Amino acid sequence: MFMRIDHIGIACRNLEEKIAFFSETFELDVVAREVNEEQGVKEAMLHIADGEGGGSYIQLLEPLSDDSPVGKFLAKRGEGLHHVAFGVPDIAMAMTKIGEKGVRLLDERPRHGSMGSEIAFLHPKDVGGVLTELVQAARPSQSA
Ligand code: V0V
Ligand code: CO
Repeated sequence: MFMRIDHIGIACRNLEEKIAFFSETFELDVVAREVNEEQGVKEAMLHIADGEGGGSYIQLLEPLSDDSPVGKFLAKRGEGLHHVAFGVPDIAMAMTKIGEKGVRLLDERPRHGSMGSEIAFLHPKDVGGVLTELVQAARPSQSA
């Protein structure tokens, strides 16, 4: 079902500061930046590698408000690893199959994600304490 790790999401208080740190320290290129109102984040994608069905990235996340998912996470746990995202070939099918196994889906339908992807989240309490995201990357023709 999972083709690769699409990204790991890191919660931070100051996006620009963390972009500078990660890109300089690990020599990574920032390939996308986006404000996602629905998810309550301002985010940046740092490219690591290309893989089956899409790339692998570090996603840096700054909350748009204190009562957003990342805002609450920062208040409770501070900066750090927020979620792990896996690439899937067909997100609707993955959601159905995973939901049938009793894992709570936080989204009833796929949402808009970074770089034209479709995303959906699984409840961390059902996935070993890890907030887990499914990602169906945009097809190359759609992301241009
Ligand atoms: C909360 N919990 C976590 C967690 N956030 N555990 C692991 N990792 C996290 N990131 C734990 C929390 O400690 C509680 O456990 C329990 O889950 C319920 O949390 P809560 O604080 O009571 O509830 P909320 O209201 O903070 O909601 C948590 C969830 C929420 C996970 C339901 O954050 C959510 O719906 N997240 C999905 C959307 C999201 O995260 N979007 C931002 C990334 P205890 O204390 O009761 O034991 S956007 C993104 O990745 C994009 C756009 C992309 O393109 O990739
Ligand atoms: Co993400």
